Amino acid sequence: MVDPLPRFPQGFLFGCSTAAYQIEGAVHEDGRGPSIWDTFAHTPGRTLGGDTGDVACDHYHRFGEDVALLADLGVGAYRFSIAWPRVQPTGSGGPDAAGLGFYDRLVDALLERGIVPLPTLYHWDLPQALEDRGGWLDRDTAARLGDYAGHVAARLGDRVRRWITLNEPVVHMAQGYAYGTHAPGRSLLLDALPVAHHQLLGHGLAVQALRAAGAQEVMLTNNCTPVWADGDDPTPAAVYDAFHNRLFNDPVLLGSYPDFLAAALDPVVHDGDLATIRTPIDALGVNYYNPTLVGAAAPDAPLPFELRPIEGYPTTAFGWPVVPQGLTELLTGLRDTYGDALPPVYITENGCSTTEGTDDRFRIDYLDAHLRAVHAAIAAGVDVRGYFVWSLLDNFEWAEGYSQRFGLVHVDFATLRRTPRDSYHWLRSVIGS
Ligand code: IFM
Repeated sequence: MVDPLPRFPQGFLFGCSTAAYQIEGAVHEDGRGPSIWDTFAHTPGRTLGGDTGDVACDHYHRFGEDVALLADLGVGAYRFSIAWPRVQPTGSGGPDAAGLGFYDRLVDALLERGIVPLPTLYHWDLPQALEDRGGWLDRDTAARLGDYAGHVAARLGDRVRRWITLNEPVVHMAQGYAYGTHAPGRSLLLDALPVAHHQLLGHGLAVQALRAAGAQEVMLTNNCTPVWADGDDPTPAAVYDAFHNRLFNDPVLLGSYPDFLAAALDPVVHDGDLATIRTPIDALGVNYYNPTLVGAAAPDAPLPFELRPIEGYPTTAFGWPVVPQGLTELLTGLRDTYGDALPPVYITENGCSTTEGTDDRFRIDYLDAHLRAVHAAIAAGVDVRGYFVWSLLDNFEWAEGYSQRFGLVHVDFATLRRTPRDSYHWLRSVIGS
């Protein structure tokens, strides 16, 4: 007999998260332009099995069915992302009315079911035309994001009150521009750092555009990880913490970069940028998957830290260690680091990949343990307002193609049939109680 979950505070928001390129498909419809992920996925050797998001879950045509799944699950909110290349096919200029029309219909369908829409403006699908001009290495891309935010808010802002600007800028910088394992596939290592600053500047400009359109709650979603030192020397772990966590939290919450990164970023930071980046946000979105174990790098290594495997924990199908207490550690650590500068927090992603099939006891145990970890952080005084499962549906897991299944709902990619898993039914009863 499993202990029932503890009660969450009144108003605590349960939700599910998805992202446009991972579920929508319909990549050529209604004037959508190409994104860096179309280019990357269609480049031989970049994704497992050559998988692409061309069809994905066909959510673009089946969103009604997916909204019905959300409603039946009983969630209070749905976090989805807007595909920039549907709104501005080349990343600038007047918005495409047909592309925006899709999100209009989605928002209306959610509101009809009493589900709060929580759109993310940018979840890695940069219009290819902007990448051709330098992508996030080019300062102008930040201005383009601000402009795009204004167009989206002008169309949806009468009904959408809560927004997320960016998803996981650290992952986009690291995998997309430093290691080359995600789109746009650039392997610049430390020379990718300007990508961090330009995304953050774009975030600040987007916050201002959303506020001007009457937004009530704006947040940034960061991927955060507790960093564990492997060995006696704490320095490599502190350096990694600065790159992964503090590079993206400090400027937004404190208005400054960690010291050694400030020096490296000096050439691209203009007067006034940090004030723009620090434009107040109402909440911080935190995506948590696992801690990171860090040791000293070999003397001739290109990076000043080495990531090491965490042993002694169960692992997901992806091989990621399952460490629920890491989420409590992360949340209390954020509170201790930022004090009053930390706004309320939402867990905007947490979940695990499993194998085929709908019997997913593993996911139930995973979610149960992580919800308890969130509750422990609340009990320790951290102001956590909500928890979003990644993900509603099995979907296109970037470079891993369709091999990693994160859904509460199983998707048969041959027929696109959706089948709720055991974890969906479990979560439904948790939310219901
Ligand atoms: O699928 C991704 C998502 O796009 C961003 N956060 C992590 C998820 C799992 O890898």
